[in-house]
Amino acid sequence: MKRIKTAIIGTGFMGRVHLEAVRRLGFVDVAAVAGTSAEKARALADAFGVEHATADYRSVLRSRDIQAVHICTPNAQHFEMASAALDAGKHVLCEKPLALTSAEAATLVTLAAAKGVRNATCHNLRYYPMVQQMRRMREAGELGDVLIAQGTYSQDWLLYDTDWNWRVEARHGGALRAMGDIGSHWCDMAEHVTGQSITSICADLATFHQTRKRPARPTKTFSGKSLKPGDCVDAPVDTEDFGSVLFHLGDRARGAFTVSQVSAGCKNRLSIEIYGTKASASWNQERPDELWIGHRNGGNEVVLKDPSLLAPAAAAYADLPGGHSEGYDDTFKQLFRRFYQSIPEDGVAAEYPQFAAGLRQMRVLDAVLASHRGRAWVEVAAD
Ligand code: SOE
Repeated sequence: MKRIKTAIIGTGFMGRVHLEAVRRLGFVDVAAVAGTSAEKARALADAFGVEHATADYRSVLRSRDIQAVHICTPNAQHFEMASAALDAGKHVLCEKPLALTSAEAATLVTLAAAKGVRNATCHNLRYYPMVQQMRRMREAGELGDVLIAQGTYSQDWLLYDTDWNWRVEARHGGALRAMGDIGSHWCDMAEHVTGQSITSICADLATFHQTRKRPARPTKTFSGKSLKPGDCVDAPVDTEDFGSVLFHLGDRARGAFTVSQVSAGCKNRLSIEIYGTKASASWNQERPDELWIGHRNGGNEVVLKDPSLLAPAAAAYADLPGGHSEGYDDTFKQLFRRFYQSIPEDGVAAEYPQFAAGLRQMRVLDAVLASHRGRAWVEVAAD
């Protein structure tokens, strides 16, 4: 395969995760890193031997050698950067949530189609091998008809009022923080695994810390745990710490999930349970190689990731044999491999979440916010 040159825009937690995952593909070179400052860009570039570093992401878009870009910046910058990258004819992979509003996301979907370039929203959590196994079991009818989907995406990195991150401020991350940041992952996975759409929602959000201690200097995602009180100032909070959602799924199924970034001991716990008319399945991101299978008339099972035991379409997402764990960073590799392999294959259907999938989750988030504000059930707008 002809080598592809790409660039990473964003030097925080996600910028580094994306850069490392791209480096593992074997046919893609990271030619440049762009950040909010030349120093931050150069620091990440030097850590991985990347030649170019810049504080001007548009200079990357002007480079004819660079065919694609990853947008790993705060959510409020996604629309401007993705639009500029598409206008420059780049293939674009953007972190979720795709934009701040459905209107912005819809514009990106239309522009990407008009430009005829590959586009992806980074709903990478689909690509744990055992999540794919759950999906393939449902597709094969092994769970029967889906009756219930339930679970949570819970973390604890924003538990204390001294924990701070750009996501806390709506002006940087959007009106929905926990729901936009990790709730979008849960909903994308629920729809991906069940093959059905969330059709209506009843949501209740809570902001437990009405003010937080904002650091005098920027902090990276998850790094706030090391700050001291003297480093901070009191700042008002306009986004939620927690949310709970009831939903209808497809024509018959029902569901419920919570999202939290203040649940002590939950480090990155996306848990999803699917209950069908024949059997059920349950998966937890903190034990990613295991899949629990529930039976009414037989012993329940815990299947440990072993490609030789998985459905072939699920085994395609496992690069290592049984007993060799594949985790969070591997999911980025699996998504990026399919994204970059699709670039030279004009007309081949994308095997990954495109901007349309990002728009889909923005529509779900719109309904969450409207339901919470109106304290009523809200229909999710159709695609
Ligand atoms: C922080 O909540 C975060 O890094 C999210 O932004 C990611 O999308 C998620 O995969 C892990 O947690």
